[in-house]
Amino acid sequence: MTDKYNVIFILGGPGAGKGTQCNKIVKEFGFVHLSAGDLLRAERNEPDSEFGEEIAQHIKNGSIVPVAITCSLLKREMKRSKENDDKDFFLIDGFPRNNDNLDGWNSEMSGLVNLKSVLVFDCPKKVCVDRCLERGKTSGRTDDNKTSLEKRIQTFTDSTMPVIEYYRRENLVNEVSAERPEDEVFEDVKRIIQKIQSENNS
Ligand code: UP5
Ligand code: MG
Repeated sequence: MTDKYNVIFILGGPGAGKGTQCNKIVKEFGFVHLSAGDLLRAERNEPDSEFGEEIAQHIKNGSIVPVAITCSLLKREMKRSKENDDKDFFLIDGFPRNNDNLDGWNSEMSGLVNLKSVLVFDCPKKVCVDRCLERGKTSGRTDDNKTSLEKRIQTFTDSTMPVIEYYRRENLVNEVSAERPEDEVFEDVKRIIQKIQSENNS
């Protein structure tokens, strides 16, 4: 037995379906879903936040918020879930996105966490962009527009792909083709999570 937090990182391009699939995983398996983007958007909207403006600029530009901010939000939520709800299995969605995130996370959290897997949603760029533009008609997200999306895609290619390659070398990556209908994608996701769970219990 261990007191550490169990973590699966969920990565993939903008609109690849990270949030959608996390919601399905939560329903089926009861893990805690922590979207780094959602936490940053909530922090940005706090009237008293000292980081609000900085976060807003990064989100609009598709660039990446300094790790100290993101990591402290994630850590706070993990601690809260563990203390209040006795939950210790987390899906961390959309993080780590670059080497700064990776280094910051490793120095702050690696001793507290069992990283079980890095689940990567592989989706063609055009599909990603089209999904976000469609969502942008109603989402109100400041980055669901053509200009921000070009930057988000570029950041994913330049900064996040190397993180995925790093974890691939560590043999932690499980990749799923995410261009298919949601339920088909989830069938593969389910198999992967079941395998992780069975390894966890053995
Ligand atoms: N959809 C989903 N799956 C589908 C399917 N199989 N078939 C057809 N449609 C599908 O889905 C996107 C849209 O596609 C939805 O309309 C959905 O219905 C449909 P969603 O599940 O929301 O995709 P997701 O991958 O979660 O897309 P998201 O836009 O959230 O991805 P991003 O990675 O771009 O956004 P995130 O919120 O993680 O980050 C936003 C910004 O915050 C970043 O650009 C960055 O500036 C900042 N950030 C940091 O700086 N650091 C962090 O650690 C995290 C974020
Ligand atoms: Mg998302």
